[in-house]
Amino acid sequence: MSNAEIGVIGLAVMGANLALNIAENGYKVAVFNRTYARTEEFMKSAGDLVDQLVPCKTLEEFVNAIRPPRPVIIMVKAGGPVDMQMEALKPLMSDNDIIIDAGNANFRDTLRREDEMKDTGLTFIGMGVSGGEEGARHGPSIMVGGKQSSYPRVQGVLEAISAKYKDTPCAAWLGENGAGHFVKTIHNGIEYADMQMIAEVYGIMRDRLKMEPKAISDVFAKWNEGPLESYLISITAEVLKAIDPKTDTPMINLILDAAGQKGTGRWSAIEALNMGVPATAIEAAVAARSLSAAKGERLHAEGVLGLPASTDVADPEKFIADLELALLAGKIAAYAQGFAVMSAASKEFDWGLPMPTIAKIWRAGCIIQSRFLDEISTAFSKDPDVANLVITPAFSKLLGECDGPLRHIVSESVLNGSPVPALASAVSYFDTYRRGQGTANLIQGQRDFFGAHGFKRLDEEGDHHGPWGS
Ligand code: NBP
Repeated sequence: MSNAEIGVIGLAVMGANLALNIAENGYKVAVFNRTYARTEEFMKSAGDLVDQLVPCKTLEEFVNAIRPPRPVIIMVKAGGPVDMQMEALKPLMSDNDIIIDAGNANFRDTLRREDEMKDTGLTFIGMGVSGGEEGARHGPSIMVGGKQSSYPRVQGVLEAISAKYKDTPCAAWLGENGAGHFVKTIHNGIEYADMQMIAEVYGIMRDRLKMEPKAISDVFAKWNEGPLESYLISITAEVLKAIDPKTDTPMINLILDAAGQKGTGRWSAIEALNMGVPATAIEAAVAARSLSAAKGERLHAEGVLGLPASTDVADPEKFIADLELALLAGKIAAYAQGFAVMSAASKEFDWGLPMPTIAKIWRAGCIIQSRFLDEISTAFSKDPDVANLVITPAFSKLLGECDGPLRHIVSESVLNGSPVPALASAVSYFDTYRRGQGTANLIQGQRDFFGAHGFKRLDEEGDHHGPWGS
């Protein structure tokens, strides 16, 4: 019987929690998972919401359970599984039905998928969802891409299930075709940079200041009451104070220092390079995760090369105060770069990405939610076409306040061998970006010398060559 208002395919962590969230908001939801045992487990865990859910054994049953025009959210493993699921769905669906891919798709796959759906009579939406398990269940940040005319058909349910920032839903249509998945990718790229810088600061407190996890946790908890207030800082404090019940020692000391990655950070860096926009903090974070994974090689290198000598910090209290501001400065670089990449992509793909809206829907629900994003949304609202976040009045002033501490921490870290690849990239980014007279005149001279590429002169129009070898 066609009485469900929406369907969800894929009942792993994200799909299951999203289906429960939709059900809790009063919608009847048809659910399907490739392996039916998972659907049965899901139904057992649904509690009071079970009457709002229609479990389906086959895709035919699933499609028939939804009232046309059917919105169907696919929340399965990104990549091939999404294509397989879409191919299986297409012949069963009718004109005007909507397929929503809500996984972490590469936006280039979304462009292709929308193109493939063009003549089917169906509508395709590529939707980024952030917030992990907790967000999916109680309110994620939702970034929608696709035909603008298709958004009103799903806007009600998406706004209902999304996170709210002071009553404003963190869900929005951001642009045509791949816009939603692109913005989600850059969200994750910024998340990589944010997490890496936090880890660098943790490393300095652990190795240079010889602080115990609980003491470091206390510092992060305190920072969470200031300008760094954010979900990532708050969970960092939680992770650092957790005790392993088996050994009664800090959990953090028992976790292998090798980070995983699923691809969105790398895609952000690749797309930034493709568009010629520097995203050095994101690149540094991706590289740091790759180096972290080479644990055996690093241990061997430490045996061969040893560690640089390190001195004691004269004034630990002042040093920790500077760490807070250095982290804030690093964050400015990461967000400025992420927004600059989105701005370039917006022009290249003709999306018209609304920067203030993006900052607004990241203020709650998602992993990078923070007080900082409210300030970014205000800065972009005042000046939506600004070339770079760092030259807005609010952020140039803020950078002025934390630029010195960033330099202090990075230079001290370099002198004492503490790895700070992302924070150091931020200093270099600011210094290169703010310098009107750079050094590329020499690069142009070299290029002309070996490849006759020519150069522009400051004092004459046209292309010129140098007097090399004369
Ligand atoms: P996973 O990414 O772990 O995928 C598991 C789901 O995909 C199961 O339902 C599985 O069905 C289904 N599946 C697979 Br695998 N191959 C399939 C195929 N060929 N046809 C149909 N279904 C198939 O699930 P997840 O962690 O819930 O993530 C879902 C999406 O959301 C991903 O794109 C992920 O990147 C994204 N995301 C995840 C998070 C997070 O915190 N986990 C956050 C934000 C976004 P089965 O039960 O039959 O194996």
